[in-house]
Amino acid sequence: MTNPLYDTLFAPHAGRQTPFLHLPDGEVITHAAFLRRAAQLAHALAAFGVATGDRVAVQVEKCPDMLALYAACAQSGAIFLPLNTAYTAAELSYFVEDSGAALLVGDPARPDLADVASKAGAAFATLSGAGGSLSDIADDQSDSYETVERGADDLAAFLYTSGTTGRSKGAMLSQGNLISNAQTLTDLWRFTADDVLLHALPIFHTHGLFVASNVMLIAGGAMVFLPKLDIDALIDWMPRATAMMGVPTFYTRLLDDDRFDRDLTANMRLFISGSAPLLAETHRQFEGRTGHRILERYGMTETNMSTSNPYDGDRRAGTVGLPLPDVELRVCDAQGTELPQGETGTIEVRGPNVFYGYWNMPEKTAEEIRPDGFFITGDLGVQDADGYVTIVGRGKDLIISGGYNVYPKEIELVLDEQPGVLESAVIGVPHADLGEVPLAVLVQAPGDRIDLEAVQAAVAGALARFKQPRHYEIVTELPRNTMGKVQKNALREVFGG
Ligand code: MLC
Ligand code: AMP
Repeated sequence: MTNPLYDTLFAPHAGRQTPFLHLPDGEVITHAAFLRRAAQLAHALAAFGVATGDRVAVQVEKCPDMLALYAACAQSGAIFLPLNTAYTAAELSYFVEDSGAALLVGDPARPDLADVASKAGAAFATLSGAGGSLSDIADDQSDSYETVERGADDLAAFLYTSGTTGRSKGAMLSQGNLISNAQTLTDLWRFTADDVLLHALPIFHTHGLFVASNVMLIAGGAMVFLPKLDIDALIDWMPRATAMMGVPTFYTRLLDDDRFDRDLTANMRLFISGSAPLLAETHRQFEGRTGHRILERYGMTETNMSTSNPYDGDRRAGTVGLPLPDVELRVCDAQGTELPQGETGTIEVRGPNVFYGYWNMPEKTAEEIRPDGFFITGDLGVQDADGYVTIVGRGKDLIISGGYNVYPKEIELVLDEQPGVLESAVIGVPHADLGEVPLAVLVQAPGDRIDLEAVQAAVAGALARFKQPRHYEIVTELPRNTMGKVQKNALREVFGG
């Protein structure tokens, strides 16, 4: 094997005239056509000067070419670095600079990105169906490309994940990380070439890219490739599909639609949920409506998937199931000492799924991966006598909104800079559709005045929409404990978190 990732996920499909991507307009891209496009894009990357081991930062709307670019990076030995399309130019600059990306690929609709690239010393290309510089160059290239030799320990992708300090970290994922997890999940969830997966997730995160796409590539099946969550489209395609993966919002929105019922799901064999807690009530309601028991699993950017409810056997509502067959999981105290079964503590995991470390942050890596190889997830959990894991909270100050992670610190740093704001604290408050949304509590500086509209405008310029507080409260002081630490629990009690 010369390049394990390419050889496992992509190469087996060469010449297969079977459907790989069903697009909303009815167009079908076969496995063979997809691979030919990936090869053309690999040539185009080389034309932009991308070499083996270079990072290719990509911020484009979900489209087949974006997925083919992932394959092109795998084939040419470049490191794929997908970025949320909601990121502002300010956020993007950090990722491109920090990663030392050789190339930033953006949407032609975002002219500000060329500037981001040039400031970071990266080349810039656009990608789109037509008129994108990278896609145009690819159109004229050969559709075969000699796969670059790589090993399982070589890096395949960087995914940036924000943290408690407000500074995002580039999680380095090796070829081996991705392959092992995709193989384990394909087997566990029984995906085969007969499956048709409803794919409405973004492909710049673990869930839509590594869980959904990698699994379907290993299985050799097809995906209904929707640009974003669109309930009408899901309902339309469902009778022709066999499986779906989504964040809990997918399930609550489906349940809100009267057309979604047992008949509509008759051809479906599996619904999988993850990235945020699925309410046990949603699980029960879903079963009542359709007869299907949602299979909930748990993972992270740094670990891919770590646990899953069983395919056969009891899918327990409110739990994230059992550790995957090749993943060790323990529940520990702060020192990393394993707690007796049934006690709540921090979840730590070890296995071939655990990432390589944070790019250029060896001290952060050492803080989060113990010398014995266990990764400290920051999630609080408990394991029952049968091995089922329940996530009971988060040790980390994290808000999950519609499946996106939002770290309060990042927002607080922006808020604290605003005129009239002495200090701030951001908490998550419940939201029926997105699970949680951020609420900002601002302390007005004595003798000063906070102009909320100006604050919101400044936040909008600095942070992606999904990180922007949906609510603001102005107070005279923040509750603190005797050590001077802000008591977010007290704020949650007052403001409904
Ligand atoms: C969109 N908006 C959000 C949002 N998504 N706000 C907060 N949180 C979100 N997640 C905002 C938009 O900016 C817009 O604001 C308004 O909501 C409507 O936008 P939209 O584009 O119409 O939203 P919609 O398509 O309905 O998106 C909601 C969603 C989407 C939940 C379907 O966010 C989504 O697909 N989330 C999945 C995220 C995901 O893949 N997570 C996996 C991470 S990996 P305005 O102001 O214009 O109205 C991971 C590991 C693991 O966690 O275990 O899987
Ligand atoms: P991310 O860093 O975006 O990959 O988000 C990972 C975080 O999402 C985890 O650390 C958990 O806090 C949360 N998460 C993922 N899956 C689940 C789940 N099934 N239930 C509860 N939380 C989850």
